[in-house]
Amino acid sequence: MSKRVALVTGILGQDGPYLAKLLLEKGYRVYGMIRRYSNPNFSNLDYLGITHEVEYVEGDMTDEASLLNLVRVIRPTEIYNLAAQSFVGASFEQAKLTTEVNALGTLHFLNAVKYFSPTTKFYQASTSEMFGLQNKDGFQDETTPFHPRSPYGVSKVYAYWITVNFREAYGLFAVNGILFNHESPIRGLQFVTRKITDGVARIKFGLAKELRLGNLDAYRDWGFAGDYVEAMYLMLQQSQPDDYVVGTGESHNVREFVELAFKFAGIGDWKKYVVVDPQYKRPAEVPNLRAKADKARKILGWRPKVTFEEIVKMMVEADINRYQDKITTNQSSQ
Ligand code: NAP
Ligand code: F7E
Repeated sequence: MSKRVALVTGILGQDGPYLAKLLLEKGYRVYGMIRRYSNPNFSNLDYLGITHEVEYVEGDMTDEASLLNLVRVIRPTEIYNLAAQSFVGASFEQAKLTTEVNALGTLHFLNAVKYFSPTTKFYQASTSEMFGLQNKDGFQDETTPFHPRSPYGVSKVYAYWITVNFREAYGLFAVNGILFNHESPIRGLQFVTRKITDGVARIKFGLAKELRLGNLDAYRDWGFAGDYVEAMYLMLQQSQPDDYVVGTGESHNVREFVELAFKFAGIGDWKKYVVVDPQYKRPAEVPNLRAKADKARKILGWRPKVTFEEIVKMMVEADINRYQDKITTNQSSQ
């Protein structure tokens, strides 16, 4: 049997490296799409030790021809479309860019598959942000209507439906993974979890005196990115294309995350350090997210392995180790 080939967009982000590692372990040839940069940042792939195992190709979600050409030349077995302007906060200020990358970028890829490689299976990185305000029974599942609360959420609703439409209209194997928040030591620094664990590590080493945050009362269903990429892979191995909610079923608020992070860092009384700053509050908030992932559990056989407490601990320890290493390196070079 010839080697399976995956094209992963968003390879330099958080999920791209975890997914690429999983696919490489399964024997795939993995192409990672990166934008045109004079100096791309491979640190997340370095962290997982796979920088030199991925083959890099250039493409930009806003440049249709570059995506058409990649699909035409590579004709991958599977495409995992993870590239996005994924920061909700920034989407309020850069709504057009967010729409072009997240919504139209997905359309470009689907057209590429339709015209150049119709047997390619396509995974779309959909999100719990599409549910937004919907919280009828205290959770969200595949039947929950969408009510997005940000330009990011709106752009992802378009991407969701265009993926469904290409499946229905042209028979493509195109699926949506509706993933709830998932975190890791290589989470981007602007997202609240990593902002907290990085901030806590700085405070521990005397590099910062405070941590400025926005809404501490928002509830999120936080899982571990390494678990969630398994669900992405499983969705493309099914006999029929379908959409799945992926989450832990547990919800915690930002305040709880903060408390635990300070506790794991061995710093007493977090209230002395945390300052609520209105600049980090959003024009419209998503107050409550909690997944009901029964379908993924039943059909994909997927379940999360890492608990909320374990994620906080893992991220705090990783950030403390990073600063410890920097300090040790600086001391030994003096
Ligand atoms: P991430 O860390 O922000 O990574 C996104 C990647 O997209 C980055 O590597 C970025 O490239 C790339 N990108 C942005 N604009 C691009 C463009 N115009 N052309 C090509 N690449 C572009 O996101 P993530 O956390 O890994 O999430 C992966 C996907 O899942 C995203 O689509 C996100 O919206 C979705 N999602 C995430 C979560 C979550 O909790 N993490 C939950 C649900 C859905 P650069 O490195 O060059 O900036
Ligand atoms: O915010 C609150 C903030 O930016 C979580 C993306 O991966 O997951 C992510 O979107 C909550 C929000 O993630 C700060 O208001 C308080 O209620 O970490 P976040 P997000 O907006 O949930 C979904 C599933 C995605 O699809 C997205 O791509 O935390 N919050 N204070 C703060 N948030 C940030 N960033 N910074 C703060 O200072």
